[in-house]
Amino acid sequence: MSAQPTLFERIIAREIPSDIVYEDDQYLAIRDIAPKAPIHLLVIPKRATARVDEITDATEMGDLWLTAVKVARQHAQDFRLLVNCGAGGGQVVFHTHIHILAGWEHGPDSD
Ligand code: DGP
Repeated sequence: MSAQPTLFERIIAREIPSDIVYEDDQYLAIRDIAPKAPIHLLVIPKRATARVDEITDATEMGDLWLTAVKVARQHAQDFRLLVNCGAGGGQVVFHTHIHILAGWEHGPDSD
C-alpha cells in the first residue's frame, strides 16, 4: 500500500461511499461516478498496483480479466472492457482498474 492511499483504496476501505455492484475477497466493482455509457462499472483489484502493466503474474492478470467478464455479464450481454494505462493513456486514478462499458441500444458509437 502506498503512503497516500489512492481514491480506490479509500473506496475499498469504505472511507468513501460508492455504489458497489460486486465484491469478493480480491475484487470490488462499483458504478463509475461519471458514466460514459448507460452502464459504466469499474472493476478494482484490492491488491493495489498503480497501473495494469505493473501486474506481471499471468494468473493475477487472468483473474482480473475473468472477474471483469463475470461482472460485465451480470449486467449486459454485450460490453466493452477498457483499461487506461498511464496519464498519456488517459488514466486519472492510479490504482489499476478495468472499465466495463455497456448498455447502448445499437453499440458504443450509436448514442
Ligand atoms: P481512469 O481515467 O481510467 O483512471 O478512470 C477513473 C474513473 O474513476 C473515471 O471514469 C471516473 C471514476 N471516478 C473518479 N472518482 C470517483 C469516485 O469518487 N467514485 C466513483 N465511483 N468513481 C470515480
